[in-house]
Amino acid sequence: MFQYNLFSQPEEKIFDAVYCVIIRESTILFRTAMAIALLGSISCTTKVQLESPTTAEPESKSNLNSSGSNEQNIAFISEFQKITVVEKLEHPWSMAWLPDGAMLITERPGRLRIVRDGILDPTPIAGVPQVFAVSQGGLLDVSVHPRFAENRWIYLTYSHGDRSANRTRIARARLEKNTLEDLKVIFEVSQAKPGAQHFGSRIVWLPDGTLVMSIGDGGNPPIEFNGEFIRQQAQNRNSHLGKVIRLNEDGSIPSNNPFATSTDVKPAVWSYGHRNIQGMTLDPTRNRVWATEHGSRGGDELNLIEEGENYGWPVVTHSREYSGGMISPEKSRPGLIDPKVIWTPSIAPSGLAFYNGDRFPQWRGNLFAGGLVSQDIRRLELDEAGNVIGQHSIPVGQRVRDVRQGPDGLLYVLSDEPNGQLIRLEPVGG
Ligand SMILES: [Ca+2]
Repeated sequence: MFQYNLFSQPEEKIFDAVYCVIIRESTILFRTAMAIALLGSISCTTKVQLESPTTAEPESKSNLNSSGSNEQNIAFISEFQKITVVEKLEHPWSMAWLPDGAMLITERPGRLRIVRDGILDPTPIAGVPQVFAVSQGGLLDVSVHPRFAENRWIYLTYSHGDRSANRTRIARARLEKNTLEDLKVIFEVSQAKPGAQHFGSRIVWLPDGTLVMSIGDGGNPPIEFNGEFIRQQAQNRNSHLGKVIRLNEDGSIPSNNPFATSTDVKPAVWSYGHRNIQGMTLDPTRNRVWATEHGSRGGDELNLIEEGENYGWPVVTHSREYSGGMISPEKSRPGLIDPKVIWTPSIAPSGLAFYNGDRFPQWRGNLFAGGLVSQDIRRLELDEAGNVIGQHSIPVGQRVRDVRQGPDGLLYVLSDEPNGQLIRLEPVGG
């Protein structure tokens, strides 16, 4: 029952009008089917399915089996309670904590908010850069420098420009009281793109003090660049599109980046062949970077990101065009890194957290992946090698934009709504 949006848009995509008609009509039929499925799926609450990490459902399948229940049989979780901490956030996108416990939240239209002791300050933080806030674009990630107490740096990612030419940027500034000072753009994508899709962009700090950041592939067809679909730029290592990049804290390029000395590769590139990563996190216990990536129709991915590797988009994919057409006949190829999880139909993955707190000891070492379309959080159990050996759903009932572990060891969730919420997950009984 989580993948009822098989025919609807997994992100916030702009469709050709003809697709929208198809989608609307299909959705009506599908919702009718889902109403039936809902009645039949209450018993799903006790089912547990250990998903084969490299086996996807064929895209041609419906997400309903003959008895009308969900094929993936992902278990529901009821070991927690949801507490709404803050409301009236306009499409919140990301959250981060300051050392004093205050919390920063970005709103995609271009505001940076602060929550102190559970209370949202009605006045946004001043000095935020102007953003291109349309569709998927706007003010995106916020990240606090690991040594914020010394330097007061915070980092913001956002889309800059207009509909005809825009780029993902990262800027840093010092947070002094309720104002950003010394704001400086430390990196921007080298090539402009049109449209309002696929900006990325999550920031993760690595233990060595560098940061990695995700950048989308430039958008869906019919957007072109150099006479081919712009998505092909994900395989062009001389472009920042469709990449994870790695930077020093001031935006300079680390000399030990995997392609730092190559003449035909952008030296910031850390990994490539990505469509649009909107969830990324560090497992600090094993020093592993995990990322969730949107497919087109189906084929969303969880990947273990390693430097210098090619993650395949759009050469290999389990995803199809929104029209249903084929993107690639190949799903895997030697030398290209396979995902650890494939979600077909799409969950539309958003924020990603690695849990190592003590409030949910049974969840230590698990990943938590938000879903915009699935309106839930997927709890993913990992083995030592980084294979996913279990998947469970925590229903939220709203589009989930971000999931993070708070300094208190609880899980925090942002919902992507005009009246978005900050929600805290607590163990049952507090
Ligand atoms: Ca891939």
